[in-house]
Amino acid sequence: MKKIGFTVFGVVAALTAMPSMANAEKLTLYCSANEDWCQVMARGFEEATGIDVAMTRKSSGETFAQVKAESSNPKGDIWWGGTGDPHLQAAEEDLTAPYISPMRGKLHQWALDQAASADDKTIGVYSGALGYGYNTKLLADNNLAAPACWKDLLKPEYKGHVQMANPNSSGTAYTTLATIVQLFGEEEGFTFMKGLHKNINQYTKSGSAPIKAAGRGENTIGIVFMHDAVKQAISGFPIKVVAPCEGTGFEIGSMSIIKDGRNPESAKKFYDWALTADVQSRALEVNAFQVPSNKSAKTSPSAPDMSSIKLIDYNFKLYGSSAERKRLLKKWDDDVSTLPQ
Ligand code: S7P
Repeated sequence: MKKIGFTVFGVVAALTAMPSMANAEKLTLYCSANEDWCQVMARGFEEATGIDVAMTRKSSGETFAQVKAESSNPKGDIWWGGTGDPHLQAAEEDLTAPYISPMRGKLHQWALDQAASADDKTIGVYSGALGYGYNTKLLADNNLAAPACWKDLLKPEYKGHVQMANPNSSGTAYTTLATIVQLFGEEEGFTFMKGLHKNINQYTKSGSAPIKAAGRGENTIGIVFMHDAVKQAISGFPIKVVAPCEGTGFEIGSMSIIKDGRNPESAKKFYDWALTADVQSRALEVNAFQVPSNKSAKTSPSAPDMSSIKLIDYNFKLYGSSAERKRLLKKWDDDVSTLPQ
């Protein structure tokens, strides 16, 4: 009798506990920045709020594809980080939801402009300029001159020494493609991409992989965001960072709430939290040197000085539009990636 009594008590206790466990707040975070920064964001939000975070790190283009593929049954709640173009495409394709955060007054105008161009379905969280970096030791070992411009990367002596990501999976590489087209015009831009293709040793999945490989001495020149090259240099690797002489494009790294996600309230809490100065300042813990969107967040003296870089007037509206992004990627797939090297 006693045993049955305890068993019944145990079952009743478990059933009473179940609803509260089911109601525990959760958040599924899709993160497209570097893994270490994604971990800081996921664990930091858990500590700050007690909300459990399931985080997946994928590159920007890959995350866009996942959000789109899951749109009839969304599994993610919020997408934080990664280049702005695919966030804009997600907004246009109605995959993300509008939100007006009370934190808006604390942000730079460029972050708000990003929101305005997407009917408030995305917002800027950081910004950074595109460029490249090279391993000074490998360059010297191979008797190669130091490159300073985009067009230097076409020189035949760099054959097999240049690495970039695939623009389908990587926001960095899509920014590269869109930058080159905006700098040189479509025809000359694609001629450039075909010439570059001859020197590429590998198209990686992730945008920052080429400069990590250069840091390890496995690749000479990596086309990446300049802040990702600075991160390698600060970590002690022989990497020199280049702002290309012709000028360059830049990103507005963004954040979007996924439409019809399962935990919309947790998503809004994360959104507001991620726009605070304290949280954005934590980027420096992992040597993430992007320019934060909160005006009071800390920046590092090691961060690339955006005001000294010749930046193009990057057309986010056009290059973040669904039709243009699809068109450019298809053209790159058909006309560039299939060419022999
Ligand atoms: O966190 C570094 C960073 O370069 O990564 C993001 C990038 O889009 C993610 O990698 P993919 O190029 O593979 O998409 C940038 O937003 C960010 O600045």
